[in-house]
Amino acid sequence: MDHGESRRPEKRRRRRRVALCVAAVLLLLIIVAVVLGVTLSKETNQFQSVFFSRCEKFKGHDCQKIWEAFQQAYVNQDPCDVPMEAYDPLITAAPFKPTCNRMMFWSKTKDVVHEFTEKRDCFVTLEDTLLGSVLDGLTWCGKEGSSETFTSDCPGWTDCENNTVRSFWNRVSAAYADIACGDVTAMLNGSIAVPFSPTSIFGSIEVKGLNATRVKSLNVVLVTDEKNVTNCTNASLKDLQKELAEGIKYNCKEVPETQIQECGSNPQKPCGSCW
Ligand code: DVN
Repeated sequence: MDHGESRRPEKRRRRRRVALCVAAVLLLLIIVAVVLGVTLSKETNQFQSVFFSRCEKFKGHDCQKIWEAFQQAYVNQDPCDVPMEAYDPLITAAPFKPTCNRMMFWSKTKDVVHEFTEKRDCFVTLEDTLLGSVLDGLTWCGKEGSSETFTSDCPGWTDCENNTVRSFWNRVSAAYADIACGDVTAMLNGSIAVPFSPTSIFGSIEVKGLNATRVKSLNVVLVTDEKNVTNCTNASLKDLQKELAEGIKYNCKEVPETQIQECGSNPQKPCGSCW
């Protein structure tokens, strides 16, 4: 008997098995790639749809152009190495418009200030403007070698200095302070021992960025509760005054939180008499 002949079907079977294995591995790889691709672009798509739906509430803006300028800051970049300046083209695409005498800054009072500005048109915070409101509360970052926008596993606020989100808020805050004009207001927290922190965005960027040729005064509204932890004589507020450019007047007023809430829900009350 010819041994070569009897081995032939065995050889064929082995080749078929190898081919099947290779096909199975390839199929598995394709499935993994598709699932991964779909998940990743799902993150991009979800983020993009929030971006557009918020942006479109502001009429007369090219949201597609703004989205592209936004993306170029962080897409395909190390999420810990996005400098503030990366967002310069975004500021050019959606520049801030000055709302003299109505600009409101804040620190450690996020909820009370926005509850107030949502109800009354007296003051405008950064988060009421197009860029601020579009990105408020969102997390995003890119990755080297990818064109996606990620919303999970992004470096946090304290993980690295130049993280995607922090650099954005630093950059837009600088731009917002830069256009401030007239009498500007800042709502600070009177329920904590140190209402003015020099390392906060307000302390490190906005106060320093107020331009004396445009800004007449900075009026601090110190939001107090019944515990009366702090008042306008607080030492940190002296540091705030020292940071102000020469020529900008400074005022401080203690205002109970309940008074701000009442004024917010009473549209009849003129803005000027809220505090
Ligand atoms: O005037 C405002 C406004 O213009 C803004 O962009 O900057 C000023 C407020 O910034 P701030 O002075 O740093 O005030 P806060 O209260 O210290 O911080 C403001 C927000 O930044 C926080 O509410 C955090 O945002 P979030 O998580 O609620 O969406 C964020 N933030 C600040 N320090 C943080 C932090 N998030 C995480 N970890 C931290 N250490």
